[in-house]
Amino acid sequence: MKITAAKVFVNSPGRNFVTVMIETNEGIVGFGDATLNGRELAVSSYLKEYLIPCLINRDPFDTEDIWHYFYRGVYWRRGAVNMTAIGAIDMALWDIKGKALGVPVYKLLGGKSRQKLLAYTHAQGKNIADTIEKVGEKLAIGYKAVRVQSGIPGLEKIYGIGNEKRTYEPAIQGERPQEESWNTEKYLNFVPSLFGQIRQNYGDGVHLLHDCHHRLTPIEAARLGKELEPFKLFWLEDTVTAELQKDFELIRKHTTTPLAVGEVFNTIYDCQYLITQQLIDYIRMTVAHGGGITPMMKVASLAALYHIKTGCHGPSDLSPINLAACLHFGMAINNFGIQEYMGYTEATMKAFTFEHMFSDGYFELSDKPGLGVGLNIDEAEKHPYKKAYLPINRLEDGTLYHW
Ligand code: EZ4
Ligand code: CO
Repeated sequence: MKITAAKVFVNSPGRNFVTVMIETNEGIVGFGDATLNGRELAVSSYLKEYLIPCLINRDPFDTEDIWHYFYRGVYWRRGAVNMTAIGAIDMALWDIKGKALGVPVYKLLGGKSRQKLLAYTHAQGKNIADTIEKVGEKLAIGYKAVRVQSGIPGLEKIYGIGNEKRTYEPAIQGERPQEESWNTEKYLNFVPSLFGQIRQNYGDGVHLLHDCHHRLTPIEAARLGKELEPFKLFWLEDTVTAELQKDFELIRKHTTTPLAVGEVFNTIYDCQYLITQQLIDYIRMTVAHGGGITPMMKVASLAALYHIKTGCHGPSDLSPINLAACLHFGMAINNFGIQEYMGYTEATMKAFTFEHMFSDGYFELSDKPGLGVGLNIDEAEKHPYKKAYLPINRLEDGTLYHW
């Protein structure tokens, strides 16, 4: 079998997505998600100009060599643009392998390690009362795990809280990023009472998660983790930016709240220290940004040695193709933890063919060959790309801060 062509689609059905379609001489095609929120055209251009020409005439079954050709073979390593492009190709090749052999991808990775995959969704509200209501709505439709974010008194626009009822969308169309403002004291003084009230309303039988979105210092994270202990979170996510990984040693010394990190990581080296020092409980790398299924299997194996589970990033700003890849990966490994799932807009659901086997808080996978997902090209092409940026965040005095 030989790769004959590969195309890149950049469309905006509901939001911007980048999709790779790899074609073969046997008529089998594979799909990969190359979306990098706010930097879509950089990945698309990297794929079209540099990676795709090197794929032609390669055997799509050689996923290990092709991955190393693009990772090791290129002097410039790592980085989100590079790894997202490699990840999309790797995903599409696994899709082709599954289709060629007539089996779902998870059967090629290790088979069924469980019957169904636990998912968590997002609930967000303007204030505590609104957030309590939103959590209730998610529980009512069967979710067993909910990530809770709430508006904070005195802060106007913050991460995780949209204005409307529709799916939260952080990227905003325009020629420059919009700006938000932040105050850590207001946040830290508010969050424990939020979780106190959520537990009071819904009891201990539901998994609660929270995302700090990289905004704390280590000692602030330690304080929050400690104060949240009575409310028994499933995880506390992205407390600090993770460039300085020793930060987690300080946080870990102070709290038993489980820690999750890694949605912005793109190689095993980004989490090697955190994993081998047992400083986290969940690794949040996702297939698209983590360089594909091939390297993610290695991340999962390393994590398994240290009692760390997976919790793949699965926002609505990655396409259903990435979600499918995460589910096949999660199905096949022993140390699957949980899968993030925010749902998609109607336009996104129309542009991608995806068997939504979601019920009662869990995903199941069909026995469809490959990843079981694809791009409906005619439908996707109706929605041209529109430039959008993630916001910029500043402290109230104007100091540039982490978003
Ligand atoms: O801000 O995917 O856990 N989820 C998150 C996401 C990220 C977006 C960035 O594109 O932190 O909402
Ligand atoms: Co996050």
